[in-house]
Amino acid sequence: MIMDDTTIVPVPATAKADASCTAEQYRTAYARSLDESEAFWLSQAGRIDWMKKPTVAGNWKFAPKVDIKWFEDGQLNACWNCVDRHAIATPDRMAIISEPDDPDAAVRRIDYRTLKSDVARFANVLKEMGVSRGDRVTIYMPMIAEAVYAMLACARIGAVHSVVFGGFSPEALRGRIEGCDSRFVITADAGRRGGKSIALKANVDAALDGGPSADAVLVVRVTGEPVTMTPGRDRWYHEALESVDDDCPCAPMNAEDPLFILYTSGSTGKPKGVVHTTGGYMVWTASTFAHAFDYREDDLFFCTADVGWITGHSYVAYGPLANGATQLIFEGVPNHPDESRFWQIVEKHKVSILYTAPTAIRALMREGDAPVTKHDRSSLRILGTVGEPINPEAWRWYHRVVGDGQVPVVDTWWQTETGGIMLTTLPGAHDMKPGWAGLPMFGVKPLIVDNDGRPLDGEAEGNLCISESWPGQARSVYGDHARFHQTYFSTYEGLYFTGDGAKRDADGYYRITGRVDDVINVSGHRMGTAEVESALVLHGDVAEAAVVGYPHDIKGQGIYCYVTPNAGVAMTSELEAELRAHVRKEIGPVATPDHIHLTAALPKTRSGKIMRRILRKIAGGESDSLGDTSTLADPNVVDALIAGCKA
Ligand code: 6R9
Repeated sequence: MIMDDTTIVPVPATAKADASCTAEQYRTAYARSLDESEAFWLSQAGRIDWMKKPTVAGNWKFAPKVDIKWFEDGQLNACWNCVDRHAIATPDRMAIISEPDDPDAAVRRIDYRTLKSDVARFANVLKEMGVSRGDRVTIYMPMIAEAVYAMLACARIGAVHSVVFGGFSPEALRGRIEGCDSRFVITADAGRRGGKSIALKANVDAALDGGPSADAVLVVRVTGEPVTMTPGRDRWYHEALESVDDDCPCAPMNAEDPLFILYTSGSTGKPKGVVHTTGGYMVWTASTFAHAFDYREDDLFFCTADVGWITGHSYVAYGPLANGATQLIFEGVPNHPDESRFWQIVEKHKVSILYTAPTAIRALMREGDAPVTKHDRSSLRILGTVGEPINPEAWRWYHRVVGDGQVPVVDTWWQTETGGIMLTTLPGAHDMKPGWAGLPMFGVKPLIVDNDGRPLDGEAEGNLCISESWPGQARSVYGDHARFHQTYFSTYEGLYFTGDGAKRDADGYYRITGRVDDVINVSGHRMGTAEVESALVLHGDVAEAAVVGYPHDIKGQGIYCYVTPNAGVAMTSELEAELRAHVRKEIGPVATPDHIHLTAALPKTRSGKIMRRILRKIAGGESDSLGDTSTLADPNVVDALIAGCKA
């Protein structure tokens, strides 16, 4: 994939004429957001209803110590902001249009009035189950309206949700339930995706079997297939609804009370429970949604992310609903029943803003233009991408074919830890550069530093940091605040380190070059290589494992595992298949290795460190540029690995 492209794609004239914000207005507002931060952020806080208005904005300095707080003396409720206030102002407006996996099944249309009564009833069910303020509630659900209800219902009563993606295994789910001492689980009998059924309830049973004990498991009936209900613990949602009404007040929460925990991979084996709090996160998701997508009241917004990822939190559950927007949620996958599914949905519902991931764009691009062009896409006004670097070829296809060259593309860079969009162009305001995310969002101060932490000016390439806090920033790692500091603030003194490499050009545009740590990005999903290694060494036949990413045409990066079996274990293709299945079982289908490379030895330094740099080069087909190999304890190991390379 060629990533370096310096072409400028000018804003289409119609989009420019129509834009709410010009490049000049962006410049002025951006400068103000930095020069008069306090006033700027207090005015942005006005996007949210407060039970008690904040009188102070934030602690945005990371020095002399990191103590991030935003709108500290304010009180609010996130659910009120996403639901009740719109149920009062625009009760008949659609909030959620839910498109089923099967295109012939019924679409669900939920207006704000119904959303309010459904969410309030859901919240009363949670109360009846014994959930109270501050309790952690694990949500393991398919992409149906009840997944969003569950999140909002937690927010309504001040409980802290932890959504676990349905593609994670029972083992991974168990770790995430234990990790935040969650005593409540919300799930479905099963989920439907691409015509297949995913046994969510059975996975919950397996996760809880002999593991953490849950007080209560709430089960939403989706497919109707038989499941085992444990008496005293498990309850059907539809039965629980019978005994509750829709009167449930929104709990007043302090701005810095936690709203949710979301587990994400880091460079060590154990996923981190990233903690977001209420006030800053709501202001950040509400304002970034409005700005990055130039949101208008008559838009229909379609974000294809699952609620199991941060994009599904910020731009399915919270950002659009905080703006009172109408959004489409989709239960299925882009290529079922065929590869025109997204475009069929766009035509059917007249989607105006589509927000998806490069991996989906690449997979659909491979099918040619016909599946796209046979559908009417004239409703599209803005196209967005997120999750990983987009290669210019995919960007151009998205722009030229999906958007007929008339629709602005926003390439939004951000992270679980940033809560919302940090770098993007503004649609209609800014010229676009394929592969370049663009400019900082209001209030964001990006900084490129060299490996010694020295800031680089002007055109530069290095490590991407952010030098001051913004409202949507994560506040902690659940149960391990020291790890929060260690992970994000110890690499470069006084700076938040993103873990990404970046370039900045003469116009101040940023291009993300990818992770510079041991995190790989597989189809837009973050995966710690250490996590996969830990799973591999759990297998009785494995002595040692080293996992790296390598360029993959569709997924962006694939998972390449070098494995040394125990002495006496035969290196067979059966063992390879078994190890692939083993990782899948331990972590889930998202982590299925692309290649298992069995090897008698791994390249190590004389002090015994695995030389991952070399392993990355070999997996990436760059074995002719291995660089310095003089520190290797046994250079012959490398030749054997090159000969056996699978990618
Ligand atoms: C929102 C989300 C974060 C990592 C991030 C970076 C990569 C996300 C990107 C992008 C280039 C973009 N990333 N968006 N890289 N261009 N537009 O994806 O959060 O799952 O935490 O992943 O994804 O490497 O550091 P998360």
